[in-house]
Amino acid sequence: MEIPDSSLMKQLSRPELFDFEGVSMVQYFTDNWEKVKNFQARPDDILIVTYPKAGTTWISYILDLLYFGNDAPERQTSQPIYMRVPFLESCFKMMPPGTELADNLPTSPRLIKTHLPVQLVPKSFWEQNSRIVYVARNAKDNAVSYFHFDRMNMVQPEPGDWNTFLQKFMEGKNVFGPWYDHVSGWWEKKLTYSNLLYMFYEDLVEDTGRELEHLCSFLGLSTPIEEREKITKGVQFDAMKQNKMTNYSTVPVMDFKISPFMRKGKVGDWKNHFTVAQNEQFDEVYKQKMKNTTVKFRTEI
Ligand code: PPS
Repeated sequence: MEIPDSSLMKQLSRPELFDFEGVSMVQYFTDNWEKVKNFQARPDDILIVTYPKAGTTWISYILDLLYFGNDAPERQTSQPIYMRVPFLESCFKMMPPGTELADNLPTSPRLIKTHLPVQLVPKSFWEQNSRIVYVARNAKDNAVSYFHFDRMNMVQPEPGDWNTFLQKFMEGKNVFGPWYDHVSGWWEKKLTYSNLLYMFYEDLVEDTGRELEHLCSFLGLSTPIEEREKITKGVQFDAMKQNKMTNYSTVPVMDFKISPFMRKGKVGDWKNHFTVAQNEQFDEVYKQKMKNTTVKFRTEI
């Protein structure tokens, strides 16, 4: 599979946000909606779900290594992670839409990524009882990471300054809608859909090896401990930042001079961004928006 055509990428422009079935979206994730909605999942598919900037690339790479790390070494050196793990709803001019990439995946299982809130996931995933791995990240660090991503990614809406962005984040005016609804909607889904593993970015940072063990037991994989240790080492932030196949340096719409994709990879970086007043306001809004859910996050470890 070819990596994206950079001349076409330059023609892409910052999109406007609009309401799509009650969720803020941009055209790049709705233009192919009929095909997304009717996507045919398979029972052995693994759907990776996150709110943007919660650790999608990290968990994608972990899963890719767990399943295919040994079988196909060239996969690791020649195919960027976003080609190995198609982004289901994506529809950018410079590469085939996510549905087509997923349909053409030769692997079993297929690893497929989405940022969709639970109510918009194609129904075939539920019908096929596909396994789902959800990763959630605390709202404060998630917001900071999203702000820097919108600054450097020319196919995301213009974020404005930090305070402007933060106000929009609290209102849910981001691509893929409110963080609050996303994390709590998927958390509630766990109660009725058992093939869903709900993971936390903070846990992955705290002890990647332990989380890998949980993941293997959810997936029914008996990956030997030596192999798990090797993977744990290979997926650490510095290793992934150096790795051209996982650091998104092959995507020309991202301007790394503004901010790199692999930016900090920390829990608690929000403290370098939030003022005392912003933090108080955020906590107040958070209490209100999260009052009906039991999901709990750590903003420091
Ligand atoms: S995207 O664009 O939605 O797919 O982005 P996503 O991959 O979900 O999130 C990017 C953030 O995850 C951090 N990241 C990691 N942190 C720790 N360890 C590892 N290995 C790792 N890989 C990715 C990445 O640095 C982004 O977070 P910030 O806080 O911006 O650094």
